[in-house]
Amino acid sequence: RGLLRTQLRGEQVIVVSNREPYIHAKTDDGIVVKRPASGLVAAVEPVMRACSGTWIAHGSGSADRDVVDANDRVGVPPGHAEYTLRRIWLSAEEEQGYYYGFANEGMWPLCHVAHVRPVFRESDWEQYKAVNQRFADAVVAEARSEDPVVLVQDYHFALLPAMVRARLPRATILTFWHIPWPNPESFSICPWRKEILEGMLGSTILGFHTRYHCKNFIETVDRFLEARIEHEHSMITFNDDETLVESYPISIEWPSDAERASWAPAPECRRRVFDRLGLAADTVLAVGVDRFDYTKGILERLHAVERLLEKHPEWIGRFVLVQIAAPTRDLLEEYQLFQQRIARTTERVNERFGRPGYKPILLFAQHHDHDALTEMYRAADVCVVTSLHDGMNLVCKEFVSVRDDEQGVLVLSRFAGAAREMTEALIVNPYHVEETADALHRAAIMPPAEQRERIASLRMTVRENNVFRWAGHMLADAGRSRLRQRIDERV
Ligand code: GDG
Repeated sequence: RGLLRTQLRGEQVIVVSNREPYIHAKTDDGIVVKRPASGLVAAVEPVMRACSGTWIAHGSGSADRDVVDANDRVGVPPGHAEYTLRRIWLSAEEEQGYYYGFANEGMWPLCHVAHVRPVFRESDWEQYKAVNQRFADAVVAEARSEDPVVLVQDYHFALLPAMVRARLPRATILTFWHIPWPNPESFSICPWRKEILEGMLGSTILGFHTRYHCKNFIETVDRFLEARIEHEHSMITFNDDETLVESYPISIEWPSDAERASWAPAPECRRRVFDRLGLAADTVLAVGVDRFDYTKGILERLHAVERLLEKHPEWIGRFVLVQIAAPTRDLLEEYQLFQQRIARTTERVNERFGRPGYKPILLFAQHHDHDALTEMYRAADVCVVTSLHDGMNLVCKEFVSVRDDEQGVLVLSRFAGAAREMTEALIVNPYHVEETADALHRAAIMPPAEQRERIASLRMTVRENNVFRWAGHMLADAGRSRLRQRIDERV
């Protein structure tokens, strides 16, 4: 945190993201504040707390326009403000076209290549452009100098970097793409591929989680734009502007001593969870925590549990998967169908292997608060992450970060960016049900000593490669680019 402040030395930082870091909802008991289920917010919020500045986001789920000032600004975190949140209120039509339509029915499946067909509607694209322009205007309005540091988050804002660049040519624009980037063939089906690439190349730095996503992006630019590419420096020059394309693996904030002190001991967490769920004492408890999204491999996970019980009937009555699935984008039909499919499969597997007082799969399709998740992670024997494709995945990092008892096994998809770093996990191909079932079995019988070795090593990795290091690397590269810009301007 301290290092970030030094790196920024009083520069103005503006973050742009779709989602706001805190949802303020008006209830009968007054305004209730909730943290959204979002990997982006989990990662970016601690960085903002460290470097203050302004966060511009779509004001969502909240009827509390009265708690902001005339410019829709409010201090956050609520109660002890460390930075400013400026909210953009979208009309129903804008939200439908920009957010549900182009961002989540177009870009999300386009980039994940997860066998859900992207939908490209002209009207969504028009809203996407218009909303990007509204956010770009807000950045310009918030800028106190001609060269602020602007941190642009995610696939909702592919066009915004070039829009800001046009008005603030000296700004340092860091765009971080939290989801994968596909290969040129897959990307080529997007009718507005050139506009999207040109928009993104307004960035000074364009960050992805892995080298592989950077390589896909550079190849895509090479295929569709007249740009100069210096492969050895990962530098793209387009319209005389340079963009550095670099990998910055995102992470989490390592729990502070104060936070750790607030945790109940792991055996106590286990006792509470087992009591609440009525689990037998010898149960092996596996847990999955996801937004309820078709890219997270939840169906494949249920099939793996089913296969485990088929192959190893000794687990019937003794192996339970608790699946927490936080509702997300549920106005979209694809998501509703997915939720129904998961509910049906859960029911079928439970009917097949359930006994009085025992269900192998417990599905909780609700939002849980942060402390409840921590308790669940600390109670579990196994954490299962089976994404079909995931930029990074933070759940696996959160799981190891709260296991200071050095117990617990992580089963992790090879298609999550996190698999590159978290090599001591049991790595699986979630499309291969047999392999995933075998990994669950192996996790369930892993001796405590082996668990300790693996998780201790994983904990070292995540502790070291934490979210401040992610931001620090990006800001250090930005700092270098600002110095170069100043030197060039002198010549
Ligand atoms: C995108 C990329 C990338 C889940 N349920 C609840 C809840 N969560 C929290 C988890 C975690 C976050 O949501 C999910 O993070 P992921 O990283 O798994 O996934 P995405 O939201 O898809 O995030 C992803 C990330 O951006 C960061 O770059 O890693 O690849 O897809 O923090 O704990 N949180 C609460 N209640 C829940 O019920 N409070």
